Amino acid sequence: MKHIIAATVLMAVSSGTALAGGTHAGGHGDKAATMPIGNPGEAGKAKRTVNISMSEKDDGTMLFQPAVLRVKKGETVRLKFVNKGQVDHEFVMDVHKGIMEHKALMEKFPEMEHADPNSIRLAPGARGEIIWTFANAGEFGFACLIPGHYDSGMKGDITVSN
Ligand SMILES: [Cu+2]
Repeated sequence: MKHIIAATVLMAVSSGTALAGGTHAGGHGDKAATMPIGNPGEAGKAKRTVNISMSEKDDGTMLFQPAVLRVKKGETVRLKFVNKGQVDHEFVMDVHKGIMEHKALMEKFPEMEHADPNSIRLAPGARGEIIWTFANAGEFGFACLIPGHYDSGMKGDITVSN
């Protein structure tokens, strides 16, 4: 029951973000297409692969490497992830405001798991990928929103240039 409530709240937050971004295309049920950061891409259009690792250090720091991504507006990129750490990690990309709203939600509902196309969760040692088309220029962010991880350093920036 808790999961259902969390999912409903998350959908409300996400659609609110999309509306605020002014890119709502009017298509319900296709939330990804309305995100300011872009939409799932076609594998055949991905000309570039970016490898991103997730890990923890002995001092408790958690990090993404690299923590800065630079892409071009309209570019489709294959983001390949590997969790080199000892605990689960996730990657969520969005506008900064969306990340902070999502972070607060995850702190309220720590058991929440989601399968949004702009996110991926990996167990220790696991690999995965997201093929994404960055539709709009601007400053975006990514983060691991498992409670405590963002504050331990798991965040990064995505600059989409014209
Ligand atoms: Cu994490």
